[in-house]
Amino acid sequence: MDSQMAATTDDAQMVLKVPFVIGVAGGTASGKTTVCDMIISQLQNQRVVLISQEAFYHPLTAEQLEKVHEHNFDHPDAFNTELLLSCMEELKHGRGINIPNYDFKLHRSVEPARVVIYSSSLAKYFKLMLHVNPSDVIILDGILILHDPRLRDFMNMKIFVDSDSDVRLARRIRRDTVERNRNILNVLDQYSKHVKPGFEDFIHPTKKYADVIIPRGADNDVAIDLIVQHIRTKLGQHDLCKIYSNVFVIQSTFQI
Ligand code: UZR
Repeated sequence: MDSQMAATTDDAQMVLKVPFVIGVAGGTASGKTTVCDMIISQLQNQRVVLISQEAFYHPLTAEQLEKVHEHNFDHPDAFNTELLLSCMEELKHGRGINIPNYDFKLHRSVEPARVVIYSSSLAKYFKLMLHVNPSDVIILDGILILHDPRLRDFMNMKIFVDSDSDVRLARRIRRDTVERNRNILNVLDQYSKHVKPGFEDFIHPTKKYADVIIPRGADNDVAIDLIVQHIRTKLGQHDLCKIYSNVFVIQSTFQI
């Protein structure tokens, strides 16, 4: 841990920038993660971390696993939002966190290639987790990341990636059959049973909370450039700096 200290302490006090938190929502396969990757690639010299809401899916029980095609992953209750909230609280105060390493094929957390042991109060929740260090910019990405008002309160900027639903369905079929090795009939069945109604009932209504709506997702270079410019301006502003006692700035890396 010592080698990761990126700032020196001034006796008991040091300056820590309160992280700039961005929420990126949108329907399945809308290009959320690609938008996040594009933002991150332009934020050089900043400590940025991307946290996916997918890490916070409740693991399925054996009984649920038997009927996995009936499980609704597109409902707010599918996520452990309380845990995500406590993780955000920790990060906001400059403390590192552990998050589960969710596996889409197994529908539960799996052991990452390398687990970093970190003695946090959150550690008791998970044995199989990834470690996230505090950062200047935290990007939260997920279909329902703008759904809970308490999560929205953490965010300095809320983005909704608005891609055409036919394009999203085509991408989703491709991703689930090619990358996740799923049967196309199951994918289509799940889409009409849960994914589409979930979008209409819970995801699309969160668009009204967005500060920025990105049409055409990752194809929209202009929108992404404007977002990056705004983040850079905000990071340079003095009012984001607050003094905390006895905290350590730890270099941002997403360790697996
Ligand atoms: P994105 N999902 C799975 O397919 N399996 C899981 O174990 C957990 C989630 C799907 C979920 C949702 N829906 O539509 C999608 N189903 O992941 C969200 N059915 O992920 O934003 O990357 O498309």
